[in-house]
Amino acid sequence: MAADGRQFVNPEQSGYVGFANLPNQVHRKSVKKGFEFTLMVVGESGLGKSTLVNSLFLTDLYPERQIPTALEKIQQTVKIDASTVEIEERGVKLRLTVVDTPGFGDSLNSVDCFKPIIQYVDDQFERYLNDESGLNRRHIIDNRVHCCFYFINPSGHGLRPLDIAFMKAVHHKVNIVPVLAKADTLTKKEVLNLKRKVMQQIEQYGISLYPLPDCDDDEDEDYKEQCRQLKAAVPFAVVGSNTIIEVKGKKVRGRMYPWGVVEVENPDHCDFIKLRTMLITHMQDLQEVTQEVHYENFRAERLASGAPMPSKKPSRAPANTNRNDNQVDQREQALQEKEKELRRMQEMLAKMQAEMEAQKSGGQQNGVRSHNV
Ligand SMILES: Nc1nc2c(ncn2[C@@H]2O[C@H](COP(=O)(O)OP(=O)(O)OP(=O)(O)O)[C@@H](O)[C@H]2O)c(=O)[nH]1
Ligand SMILES: [Mg+2]
Repeated sequence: MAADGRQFVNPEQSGYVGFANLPNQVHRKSVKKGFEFTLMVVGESGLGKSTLVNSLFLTDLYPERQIPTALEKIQQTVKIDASTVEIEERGVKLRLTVVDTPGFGDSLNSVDCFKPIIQYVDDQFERYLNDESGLNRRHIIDNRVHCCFYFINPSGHGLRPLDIAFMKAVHHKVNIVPVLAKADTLTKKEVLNLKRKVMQQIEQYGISLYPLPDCDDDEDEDYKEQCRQLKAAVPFAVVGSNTIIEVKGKKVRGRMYPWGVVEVENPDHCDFIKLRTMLITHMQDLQEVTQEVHYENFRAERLASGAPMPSKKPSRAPANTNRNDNQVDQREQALQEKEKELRRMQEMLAKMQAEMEAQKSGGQQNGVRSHNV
């Protein structure tokens, strides 16, 4: 009996334990906590990255954008620009970070231009690794890059050497989703040809894209059809626009040309809706692949390189977070103490093991045994 005299009522029917409600709990928890998702957009300057991001999330992520001059562009190295918005729709919160990389390919020295991007992806893994082995594991903010839209120039004849080099450099670190930029500049047939060419090159050069998961046999037919269409659409041919135009009395996002309007959200005009559907319906899968494949790769590499695990230096915080230095210092100290303690315990264990081994081999007749430790 509760203190206020009211009895606790079993919410379950008798005869049921109630674990059928577990998925709801998971759902409720993630709704309360909100989703954290980081999308990175990469590609040459002017291919419509920022425009597409604004079209995708119906927000203006870059209200104060300044367009650099030609001279600035030549001197420009890749700048990483992370902006976070909290979007709420029907009670579900999404903390979305978009990492924009303006200037990619602008600088004359394009060989090194993607290094800072790779560094950014690695830094986020490093930071997660530190946080995960720290004291405050419950409140880790996940800034790892879960998906990277790679923008392909529609005016080329497929992938350029820089595109291939970049994708090969990051495909084991991040989920790449290729998009064909500014698809309104191509005819339907040209889009199909370019898509085919790009996929052929991706195969030829051994580039791993984000693998859209197969649907289970028991899924319903509509869902299977959706999966099939999404897979067939890669690389997604997209059009972006920040302009609302009235077409037949309806307001739509589109681009107006002398011969008509290209509607961003019209599936007959481009794959924008397919790309958005792919992203929204696979958010969790993209996070899982990031955790289970890319992050594990990173951890394995770190272990193999023999670097101390975890690194003691605080990793670089992304541009949008302000950490309190004092707090970081305190945490650092606590971490170091914890590590010392761990090392002491490891030494003790090793000593005990050695003693046991000595006892064992002493009791054996032919004495020597070798061990791979
Ligand atoms: N035809 C066409 N033009 C587009 C499309 N998307 C954007 N644009 C235009 O292309 C220009 C560049 O767009 P941005 O979104 O600023 O390009 P960006 O890739 O972010 O460029 P950087 O920030 O310099 O790397 C703008 O004038 C846009 O209006 C598209 O889908 N089709
Ligand atoms: Mg931009």
